[in-house]
Amino acid sequence: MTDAPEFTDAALEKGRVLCAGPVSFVLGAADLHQLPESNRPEVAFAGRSNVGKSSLLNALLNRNGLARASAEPGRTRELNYFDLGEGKMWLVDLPGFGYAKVSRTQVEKWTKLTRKYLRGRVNLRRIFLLIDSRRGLMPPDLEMMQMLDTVAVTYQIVLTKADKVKMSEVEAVRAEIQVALKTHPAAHPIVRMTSAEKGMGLPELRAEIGMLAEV
Ligand SMILES: Nc1nc2c(ncn2[C@@H]2O[C@H](COP(=O)(O)OP(=O)(O)O)[C@@H](O)[C@H]2O)c(=O)[nH]1
Ligand SMILES: [Mg+2]
Repeated sequence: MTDAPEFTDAALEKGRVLCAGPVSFVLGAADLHQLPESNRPEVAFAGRSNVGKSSLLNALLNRNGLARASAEPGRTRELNYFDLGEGKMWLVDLPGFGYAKVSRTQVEKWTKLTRKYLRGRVNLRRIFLLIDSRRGLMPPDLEMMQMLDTVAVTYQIVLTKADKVKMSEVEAVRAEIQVALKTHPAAHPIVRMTSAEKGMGLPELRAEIGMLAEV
């Protein structure tokens, strides 16, 4: 069914332990000057507003309300920093993009901030780019991918809300994306499928994070 290599039990366990351990919200930064020092491995989560980013973060870390599941899409305009494992890793919730009601000025502000962020973090290991299983890649996702290719920051596609569609449909979306990724130099070749609701794919995503936490 899947061409993704299996994780070893040790890798799954490492990810589980890391994500079940201490995690704390550090700050929400609207400006890059506010960011903590890039002194440890860092991973960031990006995606269109309403893609299920807050839900996935809460599910991954097993803590409700850690990343506020915002009722108002497009509200979060900050880079939210979490300290994972008391100094082991920075986990970043990037502001959502592609929200229809946002003005052009705000889009430009977001683009500038994001590009600067991506260029400025020396220990940024990977961006998890969340894509709704029901929709696949949309124009704003492709724009984000292009930006990531340009700045050469590795990104991995994570399908969200996989419980909302038939497994055969999720597999089809995934296969289609994996083909599209071949022309994106900074893309990680493996697409992960998740459901925050059902817990699907979470152990594997935790294992990815655990591997990236290694210095
Ligand atoms: N069925 C289902 N719904 C989800 C899942 N993840 C998120 N949602 C719903 O999708 C909506 C947006 O989720 P949220 O996490 O706030 O998205 P964000 O804007 O990307 O942070 C909410 O109504 C969630 O309940 C999932 O795995 N399965
Ligand atoms: Mg959110």
